[in-house]
Amino acid sequence: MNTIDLRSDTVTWPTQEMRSAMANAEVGDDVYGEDPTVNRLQEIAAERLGKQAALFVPSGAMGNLVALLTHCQRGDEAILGDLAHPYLYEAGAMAALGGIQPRTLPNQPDGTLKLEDIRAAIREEDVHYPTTRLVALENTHNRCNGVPLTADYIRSVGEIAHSNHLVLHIDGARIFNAAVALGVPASEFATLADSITFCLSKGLCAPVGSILCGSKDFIARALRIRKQLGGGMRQAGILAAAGLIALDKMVDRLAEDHVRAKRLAAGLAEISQLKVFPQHTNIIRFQLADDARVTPAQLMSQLAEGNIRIGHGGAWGFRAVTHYWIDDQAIDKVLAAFGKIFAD
Ligand code: TLP
Repeated sequence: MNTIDLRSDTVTWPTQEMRSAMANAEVGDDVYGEDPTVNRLQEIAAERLGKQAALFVPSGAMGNLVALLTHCQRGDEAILGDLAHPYLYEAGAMAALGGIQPRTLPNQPDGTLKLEDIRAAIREEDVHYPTTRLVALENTHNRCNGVPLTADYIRSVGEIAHSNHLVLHIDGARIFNAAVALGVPASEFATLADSITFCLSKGLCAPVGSILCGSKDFIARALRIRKQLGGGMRQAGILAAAGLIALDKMVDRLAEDHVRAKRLAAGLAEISQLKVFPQHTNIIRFQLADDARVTPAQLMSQLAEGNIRIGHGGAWGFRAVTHYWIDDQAIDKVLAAFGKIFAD
């Protein structure tokens, strides 16, 4: 990458090893269930997450949508955070396509929902009310500065959900970042939930694809929903081949992205004109301080002059995400560029 692209870990290109594996992948028609590479990826993913079965889907957004549509009927209510990805960034799909009513609760700065808020949001049986069907958590939590949720917290939410006949879904787009940051296997989170998605195409570098995991029965029903959404893919083994390498080779190295993110966050925090939020994994969020002498547009354009790209989301500020294609020299260059832009 000539550009230092910190907008997201979604911008990652596949590695050379992935490209070779893709070129040579054994394929079949996956709608017939006959793609051996997709089947292998699904088996390995399910095993890795400690679930009975898994389904390869084109994107994280589709993984969440398939999960929600599989668990919920039209008119059901889903409890999730007001900063949750499906609520903020999935084009209202759960409501538009599933007739599912989001019941949002305030996400706390540590990415959690208060347990008492969840309990209070669960509806009683009453003909006036929608049926509460599901609680969704996000791990790591993107808008909450990439914070990982602990297994203890997820267990508490699972207990509340299950004792009220609800299901628990985890949007684990970056579940391996959470696992690496907390030093536990991803299965420790996944086994507490009824369903979990994770993305192969973010920090794990695969070009396309996410995985939805759950029980055999859940995945059988999810397969039909994926088909309804037009997500049945044919010779998808070409993509799954990269996913297999993602799971095998790219998980442990996420720790390097976290170390670089820490260094970048620490360097940015030394600039008094910036307000840097706590950094936990590979996501760094920051805002301009009230007395900053640079406007957001000037910051973005001066970074662009140095071939550096970061995310900018208006009022909530800026985001920089480290990933496989960001090395130590890139962090040095970014810190030097910021130093120059904010020099007194
Ligand atoms: N997030 C993207 C943008 O949509 C904001 C990003 O650049 O971070 N869950 C979580 C927690 C996510 O962060 C994302 C992507 C998704 C789901 C959706 O994944 P894709 O982009 O594969 O549909």
